[in-house]
Amino acid sequence: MLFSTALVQRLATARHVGVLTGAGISAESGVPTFRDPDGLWQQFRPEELANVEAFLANPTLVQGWYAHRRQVVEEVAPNPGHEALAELERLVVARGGSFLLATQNVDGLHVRAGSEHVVELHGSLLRSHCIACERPASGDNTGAIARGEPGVCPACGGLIRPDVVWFGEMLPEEPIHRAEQSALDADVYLSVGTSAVVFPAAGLPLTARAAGAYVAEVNPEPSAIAHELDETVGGRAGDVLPALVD
Ligand code: BV8
Repeated sequence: MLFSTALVQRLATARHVGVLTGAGISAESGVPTFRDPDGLWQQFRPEELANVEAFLANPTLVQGWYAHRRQVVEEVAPNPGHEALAELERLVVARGGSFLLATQNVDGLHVRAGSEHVVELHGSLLRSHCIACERPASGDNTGAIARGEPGVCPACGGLIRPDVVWFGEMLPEEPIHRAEQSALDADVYLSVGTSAVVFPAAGLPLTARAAGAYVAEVNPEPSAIAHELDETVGGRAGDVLPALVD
């Protein structure tokens, strides 16, 4: 039995189920994680890419990096882990419960898998906007970026940036507020595929536990918070999550 009877029983009657996901749930789709041995931060230093200063210092490098990641994401598909969480949402909602999936991922794969109650804590790779006037980027700008050229805003000439949250930037207000409320309300909280080292997202499972939720983690390796949770299931999301909804 992958998951404990305690978790399965609580899931069957939970009024609210909350989930936090990280890059690990997209790994089986072929999207590199950040901190695994073959992860993105092994090839690039986050300080050089995932912050405003790095972007302003070298917009072509950073825009090209995101254009590359966008291309990877457009070529992959959701995996059974994403699909299992979409099915879990349907099962919980169908029996009158509520459900919220808070993802740190910027790849849009949960929505493509059919999840509806999703908040993107770190934004989306698939959207861009002007860093000056904040108009959404469209048309040849994204074409220019895909070619690794500096995308500039046709309205004001400002630089185009991806709609992701960089280090040192505040998370979008509504997503993090909804995610924190979900953690406070949860009877069961699942933390899936995250190393749990980036805050405030990594604090959500602990908030849920402190508020009385039964908290389980799914990860082949114990995360930084595994020792503080009720249950850790050592496995890949795509392998183990379908057992929750079969
Ligand atoms: C904030 C960009 C308020 C988007 C990312 C000093 C100054 C400023 C802030 C800080 C500071 N010191 C600390 C902070 C806070 C900082 C932070 O937490 N830093 C950490 C590193 C110490 N946080 C922030 O800056 C946040 N904003 O706090 O604002 C503020 C403002 C000003 C001043 C103070 C505070 C912003 C956080 C967002 C940063 N953006 N990336 C992008 O390019 O994608 S971070 C990056 O890490 C990604 O966004 C990612 O979502 C996030 C978390 O990583 P994971 O998803 O967990 O991925 P990881 O590779 O780490 O782990 C994968 C896991 O999956 C592993 O455990 C692996 O075992 C597992 N796995 C692998 N395969 C599978 C699997 N699991 C299941 N199945 C599998 N098959």
